[in-house]
Amino acid sequence: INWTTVKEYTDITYKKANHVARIAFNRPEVRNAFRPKTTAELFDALLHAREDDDIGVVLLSAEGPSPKDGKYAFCSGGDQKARGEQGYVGDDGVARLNILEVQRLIRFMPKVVIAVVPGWAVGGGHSLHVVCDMTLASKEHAIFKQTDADVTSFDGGYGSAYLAKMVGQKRAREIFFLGRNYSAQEAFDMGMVNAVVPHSELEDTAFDWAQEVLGKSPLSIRMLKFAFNATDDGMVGQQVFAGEATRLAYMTEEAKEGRNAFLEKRKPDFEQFKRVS
Ligand code: 1HA
Repeated sequence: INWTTVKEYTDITYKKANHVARIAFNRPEVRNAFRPKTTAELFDALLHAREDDDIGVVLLSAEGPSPKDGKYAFCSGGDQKARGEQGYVGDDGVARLNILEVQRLIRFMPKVVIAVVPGWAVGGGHSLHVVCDMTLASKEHAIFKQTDADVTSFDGGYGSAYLAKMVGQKRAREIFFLGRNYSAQEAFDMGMVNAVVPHSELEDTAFDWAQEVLGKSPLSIRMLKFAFNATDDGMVGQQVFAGEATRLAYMTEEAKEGRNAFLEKRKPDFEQFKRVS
């Protein structure tokens, strides 16, 4: 794969190749825990990928292994060293929980986001894979674990409630209440992983899956993603789905007549348009 760097960051890498963005955590020495800088960079790169019309699929992946002990990680959640009294505190002194904004960006971007899990997916890192559209996991090294109830930092949103939609209530409660380790195969059997892939083939497989998605109609993909979301997202789900309906309406002659009439300071002539029955 011929990746080219889109932008240089310190805590993540951001590359692209053939309409695929690859955004990867790059703090392998701390199992890719996110500090405020990481989250801000992630948000920036995801927003860029969202708005780049050359990009159709985003891979959320991770660099590794750790130079210290050779272990792989996707993400181990919030960096507990940066955790202050009211959130994760960055250089500006502001306490934030802005990984939730990253979750929403993944959820509401009209492109498929695939979590590529080479190792530990823990705590807020686990929740990130949950919110991605699909998850591919390393057969040998991926481990899924929810430590939220160990460190009193609980994701009561997508990380838990949406997970329960995916694996069922009993399983989701087990994952959070016991905080055990689950292998890629166990996570697959529960329904929260799409495929278990040999570690050496993980990145290539993710790229192949992305290419398959890219072969589909972009309009269908965005409408389908928001349709899948809508049932769990309440009024915001309706808003996002409806936004796409508005976009489609903008493309019609009828909408152009409405806009043009206003700009030309005349009454719109809607009689020329048939009522669809
Ligand atoms: O749930 C939320 C949120 C919910 C709502 C709103 C906002 C949220 C924001 C964040 C979060 C969370 O993410 S809460 C969950 C936070 N994360 C954790 O509790 C996981 C902590 N880490 C571990 O349990 C383990 O490190 C591990 C299972 C991921 C890996 O274990 P392993 O392979 O035995 O490695 P370990 O030796 O523990 O870690 C390697 C190095 O990485 C250690 O540093 P070192 O001793 O070499 O100096 C370790 O301290 C560091 N490290 C790992 N995870 C974190 C970390 N440092 C800071 N923060 C971490 N999360």
